[in-house]
Amino acid sequence: MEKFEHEYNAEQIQVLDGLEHVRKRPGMYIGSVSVRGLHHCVYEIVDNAVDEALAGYCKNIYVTIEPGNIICVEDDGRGIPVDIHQKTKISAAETVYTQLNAGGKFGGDSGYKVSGGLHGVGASVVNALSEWTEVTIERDGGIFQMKFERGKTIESLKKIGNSEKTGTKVRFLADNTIFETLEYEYDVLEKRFREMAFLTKGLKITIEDKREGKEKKAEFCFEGGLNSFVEYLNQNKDKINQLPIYIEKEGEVPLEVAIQYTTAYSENIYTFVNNINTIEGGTHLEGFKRAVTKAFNDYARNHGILKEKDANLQGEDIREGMTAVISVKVKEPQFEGQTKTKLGNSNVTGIVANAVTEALANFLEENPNVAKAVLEKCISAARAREAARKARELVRKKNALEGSTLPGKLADCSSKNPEECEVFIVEGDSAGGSAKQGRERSFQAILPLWGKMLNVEKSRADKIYGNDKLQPVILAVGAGIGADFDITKIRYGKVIIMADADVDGAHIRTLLLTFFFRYMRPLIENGNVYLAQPPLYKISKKGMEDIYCYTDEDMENAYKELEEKGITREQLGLQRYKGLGEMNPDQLWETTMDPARRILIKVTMEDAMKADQIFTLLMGDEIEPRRDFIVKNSKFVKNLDI
Ligand code: 28G
Repeated sequence: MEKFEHEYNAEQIQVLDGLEHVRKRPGMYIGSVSVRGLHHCVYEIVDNAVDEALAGYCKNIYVTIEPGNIICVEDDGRGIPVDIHQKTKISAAETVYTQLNAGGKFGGDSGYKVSGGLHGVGASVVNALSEWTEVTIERDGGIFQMKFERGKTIESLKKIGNSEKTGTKVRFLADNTIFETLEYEYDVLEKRFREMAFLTKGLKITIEDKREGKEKKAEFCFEGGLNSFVEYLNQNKDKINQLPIYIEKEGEVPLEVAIQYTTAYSENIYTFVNNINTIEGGTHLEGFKRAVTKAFNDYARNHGILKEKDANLQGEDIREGMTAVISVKVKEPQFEGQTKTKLGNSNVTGIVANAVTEALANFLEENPNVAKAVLEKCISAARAREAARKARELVRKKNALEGSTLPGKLADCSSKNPEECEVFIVEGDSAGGSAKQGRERSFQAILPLWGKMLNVEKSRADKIYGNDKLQPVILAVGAGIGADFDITKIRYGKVIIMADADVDGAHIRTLLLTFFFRYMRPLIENGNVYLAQPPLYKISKKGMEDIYCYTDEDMENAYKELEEKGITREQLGLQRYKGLGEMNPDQLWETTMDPARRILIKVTMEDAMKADQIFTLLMGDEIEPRRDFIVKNSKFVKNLDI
């Protein structure tokens, strides 16, 4: 077999000094050297502390982002063992930090280490990718410390003092010759640690940002575990069962499940394997779905809610309005899928299905009021599904009769090759007009929309098909919606939402994103949805080319640069754009539509959880949190990393 340069097997890795290899091919160990990989390093270290908590010895974890982007993680566990190995003459602690896979991926204490995927690669990888690392251990009556630079030992473990406490403290500065950026994103870390605290009942995780101007702190400790998790996810929704349904079972595959129904129409199920978010689902999710479908149908039959002549309720009917978190522990998990976040172990399906069916059946017998309320909702979901099917068929028949499937308002492009085509969904008539005149018609299509959108959060699929605002979007994209959505049929490779940078614009963006998120999810997953970024300001001066600024920071920088050239603010004209409508076609092309100059923000699925929170917040039933959110985030789209 031919060998390619990038292929390595275990032995070759051993031959090439392990940590050298980590520095040479960091992506193989932490996924990427982007900010994502940078955060991954923090998770690796914190995971070790969480393992110590799972082993029952650590109650508190403290994570600090120090000035200069130094990360400090402290735990109050037993402390990494400091004893010296007979043969190697190296302390256990130093071994953990310098040997690839020592107590890492395969083995370790908890027994639920991860094989495959990027988690559990161990502290030595973080050490190798850090400019320096300092580890301080308290145990056996002493304080011990060791230091490293780029993975190499600078000071071996030595005793530096006495202490009656126990614990581990790790400080490291990621290597700026490896990572694209060292700027940690507090919000991303905070979310992850909140999640970890939910998943480890009673563990207290504190995160503190001590960087200048960014000072922030949060403490997470949840005695309710997964119950607290679903309550958090549903905090702004109307609940059907106030107390989540809670299932916990030990055994070959220990599992924990919490379920809470709300009056919403969406389904939100979050799954974890060994504390890792399995975004792509897998066998545990399959088992869970199977169990829920069976338990509710059985109950409905046994209690005469479904009559003999009635068809069974479908899984999707039963999951409407369901928020659930599933956490399983699997000994040797197989992770599959594009992002290695899909559980593949086939034996897990049956184990989870049996455990959940039994526990859920018991719960329903003991809580008939919850059972009835949920089933009532399921039955109306089934009716809506039937109505949606009929509406869909009607649309299909109508299209077949009329021949044309394109909406009248669409100014289509001449190319029919989806890969090069893009459609701008533009808010408002005047902006739509400018966009039509300013575009490059060979590959750019314009679909103007106006008026208030249908609030999809509160609508079922049957209403969506008939809606006169959304139908043009559905027809223009050309790939159907919901279960019928077929990504291979999309007519444009880029679907670009172009709205004003004000609160109304934010509203229409959110509505459209909610719609795509709920009804054309693969479009977001596949990276086809974008937000156009119109400029906020134009700085101009006679004889000088106009400067467009997309953020306040941009503007300040532009002013500074001009000042260095001896041009003062007073000599410059400043226009603030309140809306797209203020720009003429040429300006719109130059600043927002020209592929060579524009700024597009790709909408990613990275964080479905956060997206759901924002959508619910902005469109759910409760008004107060929504107002708070809009006031705090009137320019939120810039920060909306969905
Ligand atoms: C603060 C930042 C991250 C840790 C421990 C505690 C032990 C340990 C860690 O042992 C080596 C290999 C298998 C036993 C285990 C202490 C048993 C007894 C530990 C951390 C030794 C790893 N006493 N705390 N590692 N095992 N915290 N926090 O890394 O044989 S790592």
